[in-house]
Amino acid sequence: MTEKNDDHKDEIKTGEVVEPSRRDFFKTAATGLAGAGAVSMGILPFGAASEAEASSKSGPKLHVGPGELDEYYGFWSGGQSGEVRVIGIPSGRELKRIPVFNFDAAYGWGVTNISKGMLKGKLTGDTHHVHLSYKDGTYDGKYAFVNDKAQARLARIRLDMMVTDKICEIPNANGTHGIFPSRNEMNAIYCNSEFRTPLPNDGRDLEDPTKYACLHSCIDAESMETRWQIMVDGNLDLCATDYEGKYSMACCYNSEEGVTLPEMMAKDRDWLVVFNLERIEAAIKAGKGIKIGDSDVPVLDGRGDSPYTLYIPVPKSPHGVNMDPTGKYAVCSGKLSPTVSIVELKKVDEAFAGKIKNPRDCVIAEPEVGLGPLHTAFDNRGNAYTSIFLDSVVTKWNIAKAIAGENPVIEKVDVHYQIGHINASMSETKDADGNWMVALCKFSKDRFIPVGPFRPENDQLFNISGDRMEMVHEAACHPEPHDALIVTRDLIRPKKVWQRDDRRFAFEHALAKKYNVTLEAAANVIEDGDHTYVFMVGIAPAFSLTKFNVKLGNTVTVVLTNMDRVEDLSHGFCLTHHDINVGVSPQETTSITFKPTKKGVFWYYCPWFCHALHLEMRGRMIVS
Ligand code: K7E
Ligand code: CUA
Repeated sequence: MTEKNDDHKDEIKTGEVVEPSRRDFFKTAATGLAGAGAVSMGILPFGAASEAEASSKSGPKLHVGPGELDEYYGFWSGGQSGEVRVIGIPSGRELKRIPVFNFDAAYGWGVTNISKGMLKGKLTGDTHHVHLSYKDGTYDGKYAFVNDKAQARLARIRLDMMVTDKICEIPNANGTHGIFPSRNEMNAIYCNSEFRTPLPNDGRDLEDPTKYACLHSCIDAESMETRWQIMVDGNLDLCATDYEGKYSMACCYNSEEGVTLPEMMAKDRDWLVVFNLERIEAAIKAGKGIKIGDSDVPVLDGRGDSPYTLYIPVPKSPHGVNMDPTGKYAVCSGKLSPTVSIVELKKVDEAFAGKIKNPRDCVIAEPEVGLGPLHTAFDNRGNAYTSIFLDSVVTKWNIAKAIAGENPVIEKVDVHYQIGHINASMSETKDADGNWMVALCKFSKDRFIPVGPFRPENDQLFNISGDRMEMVHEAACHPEPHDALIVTRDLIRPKKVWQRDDRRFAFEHALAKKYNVTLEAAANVIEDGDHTYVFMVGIAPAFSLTKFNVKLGNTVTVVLTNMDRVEDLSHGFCLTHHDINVGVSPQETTSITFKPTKKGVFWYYCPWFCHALHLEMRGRMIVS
């Protein structure tokens, strides 16, 4: 594919992968702030940011000047906005919002046929956990997966195009919360349903919570179909997988199986549930799964003393579970206990083999880290960083010291305020690099000029490459930055224009074939009974059709292809008074189907500023 040479500063040509240009900074980053001198440990005061910024000069590079590129991609789930965001790190620039479970007028997500096919009429969602697909313990750059807690869905985003690719509904699940993909190869995504319901949830056992249950589901990473499910005791919360493909695991609260708050908090310990994937797969293969309700997905019973599950008691209403980069330890954050529990996976092997009788013996340390521990991230030097909700701090602690029974806490640093998730660069891979950490704070009062009762939330960036955690940047953000990943830039290789044979255009290619139209040179209006098909292309600054006629009562499908090859040259199709506004990026085809309701002249125009004559890029739909 060719393109006109534009004056963009980097030399990347269309279709090539994006290569990092300043790897050298990376290599030196590990040396960190050793030169910054001894600094006292303890709480970092509010005003420390400028000092931190100054000393950051010897660590990973903070300032990303105009025209410079970030070293990392950040992938942010958007919480109740239902979207996923791509943020440049360390600049904190918001680069893109990828609509997933929401309506988005900028791209026409929820308007185009492909997005309507995925959303099935639903326009709200709650994205909590975003994770990328893996190979050999690190990211392969292929997909991002994100859950919808609200409507028990899982979505897949193609990272080559940064668009939502597939959405599946998880059967029998209510409130899908923690998810995690396999880390050894791209195989499956494990998803926790958080809320217990009757199974099937079809009107039976309504008032009998003893018959409610939660499910842990295995979704195939390629087909996005649910392969199997397993019923568990308690409410499943966060999820993690090991690095070898042997286990998925879930923190599990409400072992009391209560439905009111006092009932749910009665016990001192709940569980980390570990799922033995080999045993589960074998049982499914042997046909041991039952069917629930309308779903064909086989379901195993993993409650009580099942061979498929190991219930490791941990205090108390545990929330996050995170694997350390060595793959040896799972860290469960106590939420209602000031502790984190370190579970050794070698002991889990032994417990499943019957060599350890008491599952509690899989917990090899339980250090105190603060009030309300939620999530833990890691560096490449054996340290862990736990978000502490009630104290509004991040606690840095050392894993080896905790295991040795020493006080492992190295430092606590204030965050502002009410931190939820935390993550560090590459922390969820074997290549954790200990450069950056982000704290996602739910409250931002006093940190920004006021904007009315709904406030922004606050993402705070820390340089963790040195002895101290140093807050170097904060950014107000649209609700809710729920969870985030920081990923080395060279692992993500987005393309700049579409390939014309992309599978995303299968529906439009099939339509074109049926009506003998060439999408790439289309200027056709075809009437087929009560359906009018309009095929056109956009090349700056014109549509190939400046007019099309429709009979009132007909359904209309407009198929639009952007035939510009120049990167960044997007067009769109906004049809006045029809609630239709979509974007179409270079070499992309999109389609919209609608039914005009009134006779008259309706202009359509290109809503993306594409050319000096952009305002003239328009035409008429004449409804007679
Ligand atoms: Cu901690 Cu939904 Cu990720 Cu909230 S879960 S914080
Ligand atoms: Cu095409 Cu504006």
